Amino acid sequence: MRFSFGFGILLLSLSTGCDDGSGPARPDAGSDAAVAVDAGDSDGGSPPDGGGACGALAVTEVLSGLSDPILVTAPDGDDRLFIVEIGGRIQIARGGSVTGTFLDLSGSVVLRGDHGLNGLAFHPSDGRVFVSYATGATTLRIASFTLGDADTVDPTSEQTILEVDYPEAAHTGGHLAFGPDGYLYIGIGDGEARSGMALAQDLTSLNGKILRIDVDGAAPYAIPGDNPFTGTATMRDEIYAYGFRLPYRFTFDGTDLIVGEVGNDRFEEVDLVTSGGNYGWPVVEGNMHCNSPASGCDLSSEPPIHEFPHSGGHCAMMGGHVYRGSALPSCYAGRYFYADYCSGQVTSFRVEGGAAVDVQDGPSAPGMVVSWGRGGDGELYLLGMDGSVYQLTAAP
Ligand SMILES: [Ca+2]
Repeated sequence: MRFSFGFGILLLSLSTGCDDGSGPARPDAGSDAAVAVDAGDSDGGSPPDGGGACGALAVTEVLSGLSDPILVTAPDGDDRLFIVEIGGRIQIARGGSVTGTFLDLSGSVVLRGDHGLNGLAFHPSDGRVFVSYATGATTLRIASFTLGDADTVDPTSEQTILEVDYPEAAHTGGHLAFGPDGYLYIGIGDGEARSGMALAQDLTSLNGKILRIDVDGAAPYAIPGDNPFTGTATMRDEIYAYGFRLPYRFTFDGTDLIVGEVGNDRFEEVDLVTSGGNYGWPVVEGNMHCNSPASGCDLSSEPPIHEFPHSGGHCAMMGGHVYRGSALPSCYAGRYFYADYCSGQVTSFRVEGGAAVDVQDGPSAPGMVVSWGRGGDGELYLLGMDGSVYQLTAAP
């Protein structure tokens, strides 16, 4: 079964990619359960680099009742959470309550499959707000807005930065983040629900790529001079790295660009992405398992630093962040956290020397997990299919 996000327009019905066919149960509405599992207990490994002092983590509900939330983020140091709902609203929460609507694009967003309001990033210095959203059945727009006041966007200030077309409204992506170099990085899925297409390997297409643009150098954007495929008429200058199916969420930790890549039938992966790299899709899936062709494929692309198979109810990589907050025990600092979409299982590892080391399972969310997010204080959040926001906390 091919995996695709099955966000419904009114109901979050899942087109599950879980191999057992039964699918996970939806969490009970209003659940406030905090589910704690000892770090590392599922594989018998030692606790994360704290010599046993790390302690267990929990997934604790901090907000509920949101409408299909798919992203949480905030500028560094900001005490608000900005919660993106796929239907087009960005809500602001403070102190455990939604306090207002930052931006409402619900009259403009086209919802289809995993295509909707998908990305949000804050310019590192000039106050502009960048979003990605579907403007048509198979078109994603990256746009900027300016603020009206501190808690609202001026809806009349929209400037289109870039529009990307997809073969189908599937594997859309649209995640946005500014890198430490000040450039805007954009994750674009391959847009291909059908098999046999290879846009992710086609450097004339923006599909299946991580893009990198300079939104300060020109309007609507300039190409950074050191982008890897500039200077040739047949390759798109915006491309930073390629060979992705759905680079659904990515994050920076220092200069490390860590991408959670949603796989197809068999494997999910995390990639440590560098300029010009080819991450293999659709030739390979996961850690160099041939996909197309099914055997004897080209293995020259970059392998992921981590993979997990579709077994035990696991189905899709929800990439998170490296923990740099202060609320968790200090031995969790520097660990990259991700979750599985179907099972809600949280897993973490450290990135050392270009490799994932000390992989440890943590707690599970009480239901399906549709995304991670990071607050302005560095604390990490998960978004549940049930419309709740969960925080990664120390176990009570
Ligand atoms: Ca890959």
